[in-house]
Amino acid sequence: RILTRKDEPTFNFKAYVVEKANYVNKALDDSVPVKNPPIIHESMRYSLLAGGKRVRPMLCIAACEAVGGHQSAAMPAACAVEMIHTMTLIHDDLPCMDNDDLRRGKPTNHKVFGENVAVLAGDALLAFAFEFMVTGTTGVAPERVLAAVGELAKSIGTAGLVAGQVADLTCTGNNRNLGLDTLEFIHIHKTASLLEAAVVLGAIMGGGSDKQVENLRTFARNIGLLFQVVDDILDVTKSSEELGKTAGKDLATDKTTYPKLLGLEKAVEFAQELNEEAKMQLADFDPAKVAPLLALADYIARRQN
Ligand code: GRG
Repeated sequence: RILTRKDEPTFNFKAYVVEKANYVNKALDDSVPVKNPPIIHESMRYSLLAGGKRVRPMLCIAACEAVGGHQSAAMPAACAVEMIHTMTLIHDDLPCMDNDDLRRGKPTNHKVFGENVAVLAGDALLAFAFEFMVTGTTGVAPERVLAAVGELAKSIGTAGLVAGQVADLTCTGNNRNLGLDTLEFIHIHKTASLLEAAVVLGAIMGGGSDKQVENLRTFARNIGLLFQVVDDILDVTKSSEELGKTAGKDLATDKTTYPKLLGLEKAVEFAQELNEEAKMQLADFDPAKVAPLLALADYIARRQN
């Protein structure tokens, strides 16, 4: 029997996502107007407004609200994280990296604007992210903004994203039979570190205590890895569906993934453990305030794309 209490507020995740995505999309659209020289701003806008899921800004805002902050305090930080996420995708798609022609179903930035402009659009988004966060944040103590700048910078350099990308690149073409430790290193740095920064920045801007920030950091690290484990699982299950086979693309190529190293069943179990570990970190928070973060963790665990 399912017990429901009439007076218990239920959290409407769908409405939350739509509301926050609209809020973020509007702020991103306003943040980079087309000005002189037009080509670079058009290139930045092309990728920034290309229809991403906005998972990172939502996590940033939800973390801010989890510690009792108002979403407006985290908004510039949420946009900054998405600008950086966008620049990593532009650079990742370049011929010297993954050499992809399509991103989110559209031609990649360098296919539309040329490699030279695409590199510069990425650089400009990276620089502007910090400018936007520093100049756009209001009503937050300067020490907190300074801490957020340090967190964000650390998460993308050689202790974060760049480390993950370089480890991934140097494995490609050499020995793709990676062990679990190397696979985890790549994902923790390449994917989880920016998700972690998104959550930590939200908690800092929202006025969280050191303990709350650290709990939310561990929460984010777990869901960051979860994000990638689910990606690997989808790689197998989606391509199995497409091919009408039990063994999908992932098992047929030399790409190392969690299902390949652990088997599909154990990879699914690992994903569940990561989600549970993440949620445990939120035990001491006000349940009503962490409802969006809990729902976002479930969304990441259950997502289909
Ligand atoms: C940060 C200075 C600096 C350099 C970047 C190119 C590079 C170095 C890193 C690549 C990092 C990369 C592409 C990681 C993959 C992250 C990932 C899981 C992308 C997909 O994220 P989603 O599903 O994408 O949130 P959408 O399209 O929804 O935004």
